[in-house]
Amino acid sequence: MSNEKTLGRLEDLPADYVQGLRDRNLMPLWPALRNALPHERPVAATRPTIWHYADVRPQLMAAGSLAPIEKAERRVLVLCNPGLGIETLRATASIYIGMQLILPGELAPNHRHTPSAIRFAVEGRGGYTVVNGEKLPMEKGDLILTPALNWHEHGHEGSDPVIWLDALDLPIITNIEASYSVEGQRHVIEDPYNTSNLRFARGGVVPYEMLNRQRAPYPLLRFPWCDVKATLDALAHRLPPGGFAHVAYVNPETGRECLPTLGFSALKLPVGQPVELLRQSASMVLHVVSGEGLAVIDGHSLPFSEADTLAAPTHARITLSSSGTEPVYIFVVDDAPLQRKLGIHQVFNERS
Ligand code: 1HN
Repeated sequence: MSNEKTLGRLEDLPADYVQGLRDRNLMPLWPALRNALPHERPVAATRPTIWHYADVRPQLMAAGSLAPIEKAERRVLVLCNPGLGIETLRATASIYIGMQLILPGELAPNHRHTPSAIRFAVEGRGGYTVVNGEKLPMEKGDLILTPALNWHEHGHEGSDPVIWLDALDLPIITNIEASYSVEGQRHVIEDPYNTSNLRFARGGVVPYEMLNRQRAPYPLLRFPWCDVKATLDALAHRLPPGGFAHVAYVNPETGRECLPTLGFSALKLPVGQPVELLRQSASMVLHVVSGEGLAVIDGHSLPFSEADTLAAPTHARITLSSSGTEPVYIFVVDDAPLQRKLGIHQVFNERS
């Protein structure tokens, strides 16, 4: 038997009473309660959506001539979920995603802000980000962190356009009215050699002086794709039947997620074998690093190929399969770290 009961509606109340409440900045809860707290699972406005790179890239290249970097600061097209209203600049309720273009010789100036961000390199060679004086190269598939309030600027020393994916927790920070930025002077590059990666190049073996130093909140800022891919390939060799390789990007000093609100992971889909992700409460964005296939998100079939990006709402059912002869590699952004901090992250073990 359903325990659904009908709650009183606003229209059931005398109009002069409702107006009297409004005049005093008051509202009755009961007509709004079911909207605020749906039964059993959230009602998500976020729609399963795909942005094809073949559609995004020409528009971004057009922006290359329409929007000089001096005027744009960041030349970005934002991936907007139609279910959330495209002007709200959200891929899911909590995740901002943009595609950024930088042309040879350009500099996207130094700034810092309260939202946390990452870059995931999609195309082109010679791009780099400087974070707090450390120069971080961006080759295809590399993940770069620019944590909240850390100075960062981007440059390009190569000869072809460089494009990357930006992910930020901007919707969360905007919603708590905490979003702002500060402009800075051009960086003096103190560390041209990406030393943080040398420190953590081998698991469990670090420069000795690390023992005498205070823990940095963000000890590792760059995660090269070659390391991630090698780990996925190694894991894929020793899987139980029906399994798939899935790795998390973590802070190497804590073993936990590397940013406070957003989580990052990568997975490899075996050829010719559909994979059902465990249903979980976090919303997520999937970016196809290579390969082609089909995503089914809450019943929506979304065929994908290299560099496409997909959004899935909270609690979504997601099935992924490769359709070509090559395995599929996917980079995932989710808001599980925020949900864990709030004590609401859930993984549902049922397979449908
Ligand atoms: C930002 O700082 C960057 O630094 C890119 O490249 C996109 C979107 C909203 C707010 C800040 C960047 C951004 C952003």
